[in-house]
Amino acid sequence: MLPKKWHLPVLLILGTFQSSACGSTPNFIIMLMDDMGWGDLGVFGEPSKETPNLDNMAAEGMLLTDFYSANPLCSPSRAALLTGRLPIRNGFYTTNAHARNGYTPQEIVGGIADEEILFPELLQKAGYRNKIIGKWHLGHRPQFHPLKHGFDEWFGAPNCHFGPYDNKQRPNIPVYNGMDMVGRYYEDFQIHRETGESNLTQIFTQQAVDFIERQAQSQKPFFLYWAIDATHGPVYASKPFLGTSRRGLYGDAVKELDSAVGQILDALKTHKVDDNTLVVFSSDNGGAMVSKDKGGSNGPFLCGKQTTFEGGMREPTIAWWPKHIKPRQVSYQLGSLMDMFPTLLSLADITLPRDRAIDGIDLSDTLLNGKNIDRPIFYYRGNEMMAVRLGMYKAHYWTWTNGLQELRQGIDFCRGENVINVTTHDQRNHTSQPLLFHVGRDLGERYPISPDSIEYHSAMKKISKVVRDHKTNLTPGQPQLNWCDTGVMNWKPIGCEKLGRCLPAPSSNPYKCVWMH
Ligand SMILES: [Ca+2]
Repeated sequence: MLPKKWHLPVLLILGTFQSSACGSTPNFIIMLMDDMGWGDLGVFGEPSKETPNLDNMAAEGMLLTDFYSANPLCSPSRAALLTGRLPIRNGFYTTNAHARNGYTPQEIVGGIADEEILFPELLQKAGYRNKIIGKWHLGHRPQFHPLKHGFDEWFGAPNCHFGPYDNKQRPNIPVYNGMDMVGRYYEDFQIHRETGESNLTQIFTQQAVDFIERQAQSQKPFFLYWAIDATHGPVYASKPFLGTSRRGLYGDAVKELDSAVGQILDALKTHKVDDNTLVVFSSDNGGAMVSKDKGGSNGPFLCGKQTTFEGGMREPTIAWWPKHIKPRQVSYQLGSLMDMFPTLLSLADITLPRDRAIDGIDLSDTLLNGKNIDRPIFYYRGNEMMAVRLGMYKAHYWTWTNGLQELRQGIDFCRGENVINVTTHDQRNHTSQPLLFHVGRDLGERYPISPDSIEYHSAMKKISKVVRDHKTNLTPGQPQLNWCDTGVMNWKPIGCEKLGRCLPAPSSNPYKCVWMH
């Protein structure tokens, strides 16, 4: 028997331990697809019904029909997810030209600024172990490495899996394990451009399952950011999935990702951490219509990746957390990937930083109690607010797809869709009289509401106020996507010396990046 004076502290310690072991500190998994469209999942109406695991995940959890990325392109969307802030604030935009989509190709000089706080950094301070698997895309130079921005582990690549390159004009993209590179795409990690065969999704899935097993054994909370990229061009799938989809190679990739989602959820169940793990599935931007038959489906929505129409930014989203999120729910909450920042921190009982604007909102009440919160969604392209959604109304202040010169070369972000005065090939300023759509009865943004109607005036009155407030309180961050330099490409990734795989780099020659659209 313990001396009497020890009873209270011992009980308190036991109490703390028990509540942690019982699951008061949840684990988080974000499964972020690359260029997957809203219409790619059976549960969202894809007629081939080739996503049984995702459809089941939705049946066991909550389907979010009106959930958005913060940008129609990879890098800014991902920077916004991790910072909870619009790209215009976190620096993932360009001022080289008006309303341009920029990202982080190998030539990019910039990346995620040290001043930005990524939510994994705050989870890490609270005792979480964080792993990113797959594509980082927030800059590839050493100072932007994910292990310097809140992650403890990384298996994946800093850029898209474009290639193969000759390692003279342009290096192949490195693959990292932890701090160091372990090889390069097309050299050590194969993607066959003719057949589309690659076992990368298998590797990324095994990495996830192993991490979950390790963390479950250690009984420490974890955050897994599973950012795999099989549905981004060049699209790939492993041999068992090749040729199995009715939709061609793109569908093969989706089927393999669906199978991987099933394996990851099974791993959570096997290791008995399913009741203590919130899993959110979504995509970084809309399906790439420019990829033609190797791109995703945006369902009933207009255009795709690169545009601020619904097809560019509305994402197939599912939230799953057994015994916390009730099964078979459909939520019409206007959600954003930026909401992950305050939502996950709130669920982990971590205070939000107060020294900066956070654009995401805490959705825990939506996920756990089905509450609906009024909020706007802003659609940015580079340095311009193109559109805003409030309730069922969406107002376009600017419209643009891309220039006619590009269109004539076959680059079409709205393939097969042409809505006069909406899918414009010049940058059209509608600020004095925004184009207004009701996205409930007109999902495809085809029939602008007459500016003479009472409905228009009533909706625009509310939207104008929201836009005014937003712009008044907006302080743009230092743009990170203005400067390029072939000297900064992946010639000498960290760890290349150990492998004897460093490449000779050309001398530095900075120039302003050219963003065509
Ligand atoms: Ca993407």
